[in-house]
Amino acid sequence: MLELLQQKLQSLFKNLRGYGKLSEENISGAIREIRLALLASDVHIQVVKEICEEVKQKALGTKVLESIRPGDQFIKIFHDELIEYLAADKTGLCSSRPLKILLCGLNGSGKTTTAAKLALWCKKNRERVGLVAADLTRPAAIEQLSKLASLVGITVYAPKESERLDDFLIRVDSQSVQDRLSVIIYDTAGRLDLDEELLEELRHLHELVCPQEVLIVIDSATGQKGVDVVRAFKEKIPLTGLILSKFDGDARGGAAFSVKKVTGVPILFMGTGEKIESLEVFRPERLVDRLFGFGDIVSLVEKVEAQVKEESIAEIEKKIRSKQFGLDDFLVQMRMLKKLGPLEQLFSYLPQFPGKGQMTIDDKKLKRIEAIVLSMTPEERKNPDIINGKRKLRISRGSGTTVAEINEFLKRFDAVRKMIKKFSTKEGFKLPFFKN
Ligand SMILES: Nc1nc2c(ncn2[C@@H]2O[C@H](COP(=O)(O)OP(=O)(O)OP(=O)(O)O)[C@@H](O)[C@H]2O)c(=O)[nH]1
Ligand SMILES: [Mg+2]
Repeated sequence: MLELLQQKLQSLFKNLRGYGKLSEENISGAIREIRLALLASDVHIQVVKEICEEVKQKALGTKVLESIRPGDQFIKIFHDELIEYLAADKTGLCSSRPLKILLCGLNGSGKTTTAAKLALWCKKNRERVGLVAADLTRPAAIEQLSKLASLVGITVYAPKESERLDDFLIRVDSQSVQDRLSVIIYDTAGRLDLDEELLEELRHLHELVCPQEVLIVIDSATGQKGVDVVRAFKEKIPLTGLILSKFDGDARGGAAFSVKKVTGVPILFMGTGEKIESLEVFRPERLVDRLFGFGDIVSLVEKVEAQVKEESIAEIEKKIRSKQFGLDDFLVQMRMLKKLGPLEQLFSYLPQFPGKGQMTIDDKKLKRIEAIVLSMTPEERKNPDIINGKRKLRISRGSGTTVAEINEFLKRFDAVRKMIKKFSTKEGFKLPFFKN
C-alpha cells in the first residue's frame, strides 16, 4: 500500500537530510519531487497543488531551529500537512444504539466482505451484531454473506422467497428488536457504474432503513475516480463515512489523500486484506508515519517539538534576565507557558518559586488576569508600582474584576519580579527548568 509514494519519499528524504540550509531554491526542488511523487501515487491534482503550496509557505516561513537539521524540519512540516489532509473531526462510528449501518458502493468494491469484517469488528467491541442481506439483485450475494458471517458466528437476515423489500425490512426491524441487536449492518447491491436507476433504488432503500451511518466502500485502486464516485453517491444519500477497501492491494493508494479533502466525507476504516480480520480503524498519523518510515519519523517529530519548547523557554529566560520584565511580558509568558504544557509542572521545578503549588493557572484564571492587564495603560503595565487605589478602581471596572483580585495578582507579580531580580544578580545561575 502506497509503496510507490513511500519509496519516492524516502529517497527524497535521504537527500533532504543532507541539506545544511533550507533555501528557496532547495525547497522548490524538494517540492517538485513531492509533487511528482504524489501525482504518481494518484493523488488528485488539486490536492497535490494545495499540499505543495501549503508546505512551501510553511517551510519558507518557519524559523530554522538551531539543533535540528533543516531537512528534518522540512520533513516534519510535510508530515504534519499530510496528516491534516487525512484527518477528520469524525473518527469513529456514531454512538447511538441500536445503530444501523448501510454500506454502499460500486460493484466489486468490497461491500459484502467489508460488511462481514465490520460485523466482526463490532462483535469484538462487545456489540450484538446482525447482518442484513439487502442485495436482492444477486441471489449469490446472500449466500456469500451467509458464508462469511458463519465464519464469525454472526446471524444473517435474508429475504424470503418473493418477499418484497419493504416487507423484508419491516420484518428485520422487529426481528432485530427481538434479538436485542445493538448494531445492524446492511449489505447492498453493487452499482456497476454511476447508474441513475440504481442510485435511485439506493435512495429508496435509505429511506426505508433510516440508518444513522451510511458508509461508502471505495476500492483503493479506484484512484481519482473514487472521488467522483463519492460525489455522485453523496448527491443521492447523506454519506457519513468512507471505508477504503483493498488498501493492501494497490501500490498507489493516493485516493486516500484526495477523498476527504475534496468530498468532505471522513475515512473511518480501511480494509487491508482478504481475511475477515483485515479491517483497521483509519488513523492518519499511523498511515503517514508508515509512509515516512515509522521509527525515524517518531523520533524526529519528538526532537523538533522538544526543540521548539526549548527555544520558547530560552526567549523567556532572556527577557527575564534583561530586567525589563513588565506585566505585558508576564502575560505573554503565561500564555506561552500555558501552551508549553502543564504550567504547574514547569513551576514545580522551581524550588524557590514563591507560592509554589498555588500557581496552577487554569484557563478561567488566565482570562481574568488577561482582562486585568489589558485594562491597564501601557505605562501601568511597564511600571506596576504606580498603580494606586484610584487606578485599581478604574482597572477593576474596566476588566470586570474586583480590587481584591487585582491586589492579589499584583502581589504575585511582585513576588515573581523579586525572585527574578535575585536570580539575575547571581552570576551564572540557571533556573532549573531553563537548563539545556
Ligand atoms: N486484498 C483484499 N481484497 C479484498 C478486500 N476487500 C474485499 N476484497 C476482495 O474483493 C472482492 C470483491 O469483494 P466483495 O465483498 O464481493 O465486493 P462487493 O462490493 O460486495 O461486490 P458486489 O456485491 O458484486 O457489488 C472479493 O474477492 C474480496 O475478497 C481487501 O481489503 N483486501
Ligand atoms: Mg456484495
